[in-house]
Amino acid sequence: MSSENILARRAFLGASASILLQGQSSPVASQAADSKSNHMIVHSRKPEDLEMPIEGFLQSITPTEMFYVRSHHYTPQVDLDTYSLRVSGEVGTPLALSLKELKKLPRVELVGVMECAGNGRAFYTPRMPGLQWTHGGVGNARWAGVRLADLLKKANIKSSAKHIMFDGADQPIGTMPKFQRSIPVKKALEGDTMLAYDMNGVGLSSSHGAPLRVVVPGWGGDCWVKWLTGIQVLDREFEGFFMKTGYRHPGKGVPPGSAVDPAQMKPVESIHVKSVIATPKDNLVMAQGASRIAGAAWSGDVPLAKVEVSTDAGRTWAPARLTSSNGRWGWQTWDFAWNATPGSYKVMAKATDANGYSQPAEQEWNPSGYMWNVIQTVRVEVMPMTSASYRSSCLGCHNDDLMKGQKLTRGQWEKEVEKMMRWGAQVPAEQKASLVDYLSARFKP
Ligand SMILES: Nc1nc2c(c(=O)[nH]1)N[C@H]1C(S)=C(S)[C@@H](COP(=O)(O)O)O[C@H]1N2
Ligand SMILES: [Mo]
Repeated sequence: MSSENILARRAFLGASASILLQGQSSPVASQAADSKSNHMIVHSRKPEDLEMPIEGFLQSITPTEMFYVRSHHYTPQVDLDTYSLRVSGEVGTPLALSLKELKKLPRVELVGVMECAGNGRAFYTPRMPGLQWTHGGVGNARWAGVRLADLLKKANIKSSAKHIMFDGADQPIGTMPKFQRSIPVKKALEGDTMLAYDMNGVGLSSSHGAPLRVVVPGWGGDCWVKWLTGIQVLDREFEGFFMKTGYRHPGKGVPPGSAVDPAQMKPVESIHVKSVIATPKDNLVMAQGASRIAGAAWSGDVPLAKVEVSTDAGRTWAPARLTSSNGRWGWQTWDFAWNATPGSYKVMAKATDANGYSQPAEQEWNPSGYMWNVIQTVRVEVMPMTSASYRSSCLGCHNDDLMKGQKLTRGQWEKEVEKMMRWGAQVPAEQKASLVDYLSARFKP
């Protein structure tokens, strides 16, 4: 394909993508909930690792069929008849509860964003092993269940308790260590840390941890243990592989490519303030006029304060409007009205938390590629209306060289365009005259 042809195709596809995205709901989300993976970027089917497509950032609550999945081991099917949740370790009263018994504790509910610590890993240079998540290792759901604090109280947790370790029903594959994590008692006892049995109003699906999972608002997805069957109250941090070796961060940037001794790092806890632009898409070629820049933003232990947008590569910023009411722990969708005039743009979005910390302009590197949150840049080419309609109406089928070979008068061009319209060319009625002007000015006898 000639480079012109590629550009033409891109322009054509870009124009149709932008039209789809300007609508109220994304095409992906409005489809019926068939097989989950139809909506997703599939990194691996077994174990199941699925990424949310970029359209997901237009949704205030992530539909479950679009919600990312990260599983280190194969998905277990937990038998509810024999299920029990065991609480042991530094407690006065060890427990073994059926789901029915657990549900007798008060029901609590919140909207919370969960982000995989490795989300955005694919953007780091040098690259590192691990799942190559782009933007969509994150989602925002409504979780319902019981407070972890209520359960720990029932078990008469001792004053020696330092960390709470979570154990799931999934079994490691081959020689892989088992996925187990612990969180400090302080975070475990916060009123919003919970054990959830419902996601988005219905029981958890097996991909997301049925029948019970941990919800640690503001903290990395690695703490949100799925298929929960055991809680061990420990007098120290848990010493398994996924605490001592995996999911550790130096707490600061290190020179790209350097090795860091795990002892010099700490387990991943709070996620960082971040925003993602869902529309326009990167490398979009679009027509001038009223347009929309939109996406979602969130933060960790420190709440989100604001989102700003720049269309001039970060020289000037203007506030975006926050458009959802998802409470303290949810992500916020945001929106910015943009009157796009012809030119090349670098569109950016920048979220800031309540401490005044904003997303960085440059990403610091860390050995496992965690916590990617640099300001995102989306390149957009805005075309004058006439050349944009030439591209979308003509170059979808013809290339520019063929057009250059035509030397027609205005009257002949008018007949030609009408003929093409009868043959199915997409020319909006109100643009026909300006398209004929454009063609007869460029390709004349
Ligand atoms: N038992 C168990 N829990 C787990 C995992 C796992 O592999 N096994 N993966 C964790 C990681 S790294 C993430 S990011 C989240 C993903 O949850 P989701 O699949 O519901 O999106 O689950 C966490 N809980
Ligand atoms: Mo993760």
